[in-house]
Formats: sequence, structure tokens, C-alpha cells
Amino acid sequence: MNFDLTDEQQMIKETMKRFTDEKIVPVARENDINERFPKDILKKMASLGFLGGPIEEKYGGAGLEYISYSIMTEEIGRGCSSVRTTLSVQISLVGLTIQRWGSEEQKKKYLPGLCSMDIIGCFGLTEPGAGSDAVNQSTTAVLQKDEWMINGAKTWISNGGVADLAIVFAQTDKKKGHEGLAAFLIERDAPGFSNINIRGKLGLRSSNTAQLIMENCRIPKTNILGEVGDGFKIAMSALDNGRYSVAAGCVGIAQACIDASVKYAKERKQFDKPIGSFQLVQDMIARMVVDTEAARLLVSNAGHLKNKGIKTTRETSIAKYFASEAAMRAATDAIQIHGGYGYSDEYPVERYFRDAKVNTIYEGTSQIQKLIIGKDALGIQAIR
Ligand code: COS
Repeated sequence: MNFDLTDEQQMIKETMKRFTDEKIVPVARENDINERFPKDILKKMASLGFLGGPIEEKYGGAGLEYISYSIMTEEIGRGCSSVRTTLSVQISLVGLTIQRWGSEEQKKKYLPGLCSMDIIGCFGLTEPGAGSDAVNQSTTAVLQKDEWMINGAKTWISNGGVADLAIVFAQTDKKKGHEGLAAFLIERDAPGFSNINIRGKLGLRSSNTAQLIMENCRIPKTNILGEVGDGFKIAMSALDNGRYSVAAGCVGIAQACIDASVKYAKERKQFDKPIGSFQLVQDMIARMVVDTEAARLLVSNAGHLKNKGIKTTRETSIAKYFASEAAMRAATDAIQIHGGYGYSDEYPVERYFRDAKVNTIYEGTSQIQKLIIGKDALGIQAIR
């Protein structure tokens, strides 16, 4: 693996760093406090031409290779995890999934809008009773002449309340287990489709999270993604991409914790010295630096394999598990270094802490990532 950034990767890093510092960081606190969805930032980002990330240029994307995509995602995650989450869902869970599994017609219809933010997408897998056990879907889909009739509810859906398009997973034949699952494209105005926003989250307060409700929801027969029976593989392959961008976003959180802690440790004086001169503070900063570097390398490793077209379930799980736990450790230590000030929203580290936590939960908990990694090492199935 070559660790040097290419000229294009360097340009993306510098452009995204500037964009994050100028457009995302200054409003992140206000948006968090007001639980304000940052559509304006996403629109501005779309005008840079990178929003579509690795989506092919012929469908409106930037055609980026995966190291560039992680660089871009890390920079956004350094500024605001709510913006990063919105983007990860839009590009990794929805855009790349349609690009891989959609018909030509579906790709032409939805991908350009997803890349320009004219269409906001969401990914409806989780249900009140199906989180880690993703196969156990209660949502049903029945084919009636030329339409699918979908019934059920999805919960904890990022972008769910603002989405124009939802990928929704449903069971077509309960007896078949994961082989009966299918993925459907539901547009916002489909009859019987509605949503309820979820408020009061610990973190990611300016990202949108909602329940999706399908009550005799009717969609055209052609709005299936792939074939009946492909649903679970579609969900898992989407999560291979989603977890990659979550991991990159977590590197961004950890880097933000280092930046804030180093700055504070140089300024803050106790016992007549900057606290950075004390070895126990240096110890915390050193741990953050090592964790962050290691997480970044794990993301790069997964990205390198993705660029070669290799399936990266194992590598993205390793990167997501390590980077999300590293971000949580870094945020905990960053608050510790800031002392009492770290416990208030005067400094950004309390937001990093609140935002870091969900990364160890969504798109597969740390425990699920360890099951996938352990299953791979032992050559056995994770659950069944
Ligand atoms: N890509 C493509 N196919 C995959 C896959 C992947 N990453 N992972 C599994 N599959 C396939 C398997 O090959 C298997 O296919 P066959 O029956 O043809 O052999 C099928 O899917 C079932 O796989 P498996 O038996 O491993 O499924 P399990 O029910 O044991 O579940 C876990 C596997 C637990 C790993 C899975 O359910 C999971 O990731 N759960 C977490 C879901 C999640 O992240 N939820 C968060 C909300 S989404 S934002």
C-alpha cells in the first residue's frame, strides 16, 4: 500500500478541510442546540462537486476512489457528525446501493438527484423488533397485480423525516427467512407512506432521525431493487459501504478531539504551567494520537481493498469497530483534559462525546462487528 496522497487526494483533503472549517464548524454548535437539519450545508457541498463521492460520473457522482471518499468523509466528520451521518446515508447506504443493485432506469432516475441533494435518501432496515437481528423483518410486501403492498414500521432511520426516497426492506415469504427478503424503493408521496420524527437524541441532534410507517403502502411493481430474495444481501452489502464511511467519520471525531485537546492543553495553566507539560495529560493525548493513526490506517486498508473491487465485510467491520471505540475513548479523554469546561457546550468536546457514542451502535453495534470478525476468523456463521 502506498501511504502518499496523490495530487487529487491532497486537493480533496485541502478543499474539504477549508470547507469544513469555513462552512461546517462555525454553525455546528447552533445547529446541534436547535436540532436544525443542515440542508443548506449539504447543498453548498453539492456545489463543490464531491457530494456524490464514489458514485460514477455518468450518474452525477464524482467518481472518487475510496481513499478520496474516506478523506472527504473524515474531514466532514471532524467538523460535524450530523452532517457526516446525513452524507453517509445519502451516498453509502442509498446511492451506492442503487448503483450496485438498481436497474439502469432506477440509476438514471435517482442517482443524479442523490448526488446533487435534490433527492434526500434514507435506508429503512431497522424495525422496533429487528435491530442486530436484521433477518427477522416484520414488514411485509405482497405483490397485487402491478403493485407491491407494503405494511410495517421502521425505526431509527437517519434522514427518515426529510427523505424523498426510502430503500425499505420487507419480507415477501416468512417461511423463507433471509431468502424471502426484498428491497423496495418508496418515494415520499407513495400512498400509505408516512413518517414521525424522533427527537431528544443524545447526539447527532442536527441530523434527522425518524420512524417510517407503511400502511397499505402501494408502490409500482418495478420499484423493487434487484430480485425477490436479494434483500438480505443488498442490506449487508450496503452496510459494508455504510460502515466504511462511519469508520472514516469516527477518525474525524478523534482528530477533532486531538486538535481541541492540544489547543486547550497549551493554553490552560495550572500550577503556573500549561497543563500540556504534565505527563498524565500527555499520556491521554498520546493515546488519542495512536488510536487515531491506527483507525485511519484501518480505514485506508479497507479503502485500498474496495478500490481493488474486493469484498470488505471483514475489513470494514474491523475499521468500524476500532474507529468508533477509538472516537469514544478520544472524546472521553478530551473532556477529561478540558476538566469542568469540557462538561459544558462552551467547548465542542461535549458534542464530540455525545456524537461519538452512536457510532458504536448504528450500522451494527460493536458487538455485531466483533461477531462478524470472530466468525470470519473461526470460519463459522455469526449467529445461526
Ligand atoms: N455481503 C453479501 N452477502 C452477505 C453478507 C455481506 N456482507 N453478509 C452475509 N451475507 C449473506 C451470506 O452469505 C448468507 O447468504 P447464503 O444464505 O446465500 O449463504 C446470508 O447473507 C445470511 O448470512 P448469515 O447467515 O451470516 O446471516 P445472520 O443472520 O447470521 O446475520 C449478521 C449476520 C448478524 C452479521 C447480520 O444480521 C448483521 O450484520 N446484523 C446487524 C445489522 C445492522 O447492522 N443493523 C443496523 C441497522 S442498519 S443502519
